[in-house]
Amino acid sequence: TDSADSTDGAGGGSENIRVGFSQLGAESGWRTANTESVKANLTAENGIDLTFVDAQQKQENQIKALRDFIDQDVDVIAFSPVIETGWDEVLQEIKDAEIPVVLVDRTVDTTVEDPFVTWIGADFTAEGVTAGEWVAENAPDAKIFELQGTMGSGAQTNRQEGFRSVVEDQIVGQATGNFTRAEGKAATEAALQAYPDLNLIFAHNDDMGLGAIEAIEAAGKVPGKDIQIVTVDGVHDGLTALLEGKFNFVVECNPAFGDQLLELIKQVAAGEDVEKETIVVDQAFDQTITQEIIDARSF
Ligand code: GYE
Repeated sequence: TDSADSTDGAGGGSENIRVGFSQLGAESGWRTANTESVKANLTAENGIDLTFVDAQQKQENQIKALRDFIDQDVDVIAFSPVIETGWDEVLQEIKDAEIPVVLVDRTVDTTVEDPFVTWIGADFTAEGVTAGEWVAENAPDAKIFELQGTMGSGAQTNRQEGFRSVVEDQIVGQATGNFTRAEGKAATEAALQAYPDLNLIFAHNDDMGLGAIEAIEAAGKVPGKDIQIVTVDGVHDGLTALLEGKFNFVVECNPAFGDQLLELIKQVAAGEDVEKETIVVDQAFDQTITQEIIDARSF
């Protein structure tokens, strides 16, 4: 666990809540901003002793981190699952150890009953619908290539489902870019060969869209014009691409909910009742965005 760090020793005496946080990776600008927000809020000053472990997008690393948290007998486990399935065993182990789970950002699909106390994240299906509605309105004849996130993640399956509930018929091809810039670029290079008539890309996140820009420009085409690009996230680099006219529409997914997470963790540790779900509020941006709007944002 090269990237594990702990802000306080495990020694007794502290009244702080001991939290183990398993972050799924550092694959995107969104994830980096989310990690910053979590670390800025889950601090000793705020009453939290945080052990933070980055799984580098590998489920086996996450399962190991979760088992370490059980061994350390932390007060609360928070985690953001890289994909939806494959957690049954470890979730049962956490349940048997009677450690409450706060699920963060992505969702799980498990046979374990009541596997978590509460979940905080975005409405991925609604994000996909918003993207689809923009396409239906502004590019009704477009030939669409869908650049999918990590296959089997809640963010991929639900954005895809929401988008396709609006524009199913226009999709000419799809491939995953695993939510990263490099894989988004590679997938777009292949798509430009395989589907020469494609003229719109729906990328499940900004980073893959930014990789697509590189591939499109390398092929001598103009992103935002010859090939329109619609993405999700609204991180700094994504909104800058929108301002430059290289992206056409960006649906926000707000990663800066560390403050809300802190409150939930405190309530859960105190045994208080909490809402089963906290949906983080999102907005959307088109090319009328300004530099002032970008500069005023924290991510
Ligand atoms: O959109 C993407 C990241 O789960 C909402 O994961 C998150 C997604 C986000 O890699 O950039």
